[in-house]
Amino acid sequence: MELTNKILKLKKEKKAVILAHNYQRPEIQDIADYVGDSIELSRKAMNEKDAEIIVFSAVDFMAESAAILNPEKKVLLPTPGARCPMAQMLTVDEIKKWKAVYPLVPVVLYVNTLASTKAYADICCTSANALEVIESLNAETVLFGPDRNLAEYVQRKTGKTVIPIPEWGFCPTHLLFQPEDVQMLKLKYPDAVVMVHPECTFEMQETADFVGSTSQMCRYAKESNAKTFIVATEEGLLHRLGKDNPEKQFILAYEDAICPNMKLNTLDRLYMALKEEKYVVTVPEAIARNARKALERMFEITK
Ligand code: CIZ
Ligand code: SF4
Repeated sequence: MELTNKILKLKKEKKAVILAHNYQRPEIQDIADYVGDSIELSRKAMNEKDAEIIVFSAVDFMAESAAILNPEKKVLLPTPGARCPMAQMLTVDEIKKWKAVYPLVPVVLYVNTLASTKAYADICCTSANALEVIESLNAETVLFGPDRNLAEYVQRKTGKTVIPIPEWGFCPTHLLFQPEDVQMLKLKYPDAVVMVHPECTFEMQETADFVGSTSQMCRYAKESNAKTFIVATEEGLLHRLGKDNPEKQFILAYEDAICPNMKLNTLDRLYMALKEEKYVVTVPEAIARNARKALERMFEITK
């Protein structure tokens, strides 16, 4: 039997749901029950009442969030080594250090963080709702980690003081994009609309017609009358953009913008994960309790 059919059969038998992030390989996106960004997938996970197993084809922090929000379900990450390097950049000690300097300032953590650090957050946010989350807070200054580019983007847009913790956090994949590449592509495709992720540098964001998260890019591309788009985010999104908009053309702003961790998940590993029910992601309840509060607070303000 073909691998795809084996996966679908097992999925049914085990009452599993497959969630795939927008940055997953095309063949994984095609087999998934849902494809989306981290918040869309977390919501799906919470609404899948009948599912007993959630296979989260993404990286560690996303599966951890699903485990925090669904303590009664078995959450599987197909590749244990699929870890987001940016999430590793913020430690509990670093948060404590900043909290000691700014004891009354709220801590807003990007979902791209480890559960152990989320336990110290007042609220979480994603790139899709960061502005909404910061604006909802009754505070003019916030501590924000770990992505510095996103912190600066939020500061520019809200006018609040957003202190990045650590001072240098970044996504190695989004840092690959350079304005020169966009300028070259614009010569070839002068009518193209430029969409840039806020994890990219400020200089890259300046080249954009639209700055937004992957889910926002999907919406923007669908609603736009433009026919050609230059896209600055991880290349996996182009599969989804192309599928949703077959009449439009999407060009990656830098062709090697690949997140190696996201790409560690393969169909074979997805199959093995379902077959052997591995690798189970769990978060100790003492950590999960506080982290859940920070995530739920985010859900409350982004209906
Ligand atoms: O929040 C997510 O899913 C990430 C990491 C990217 C995006 O913009 O959707
Ligand atoms: Fe982490 Fe960047 Fe990869 Fe997303 S694309 S998982 S932020 S390294």
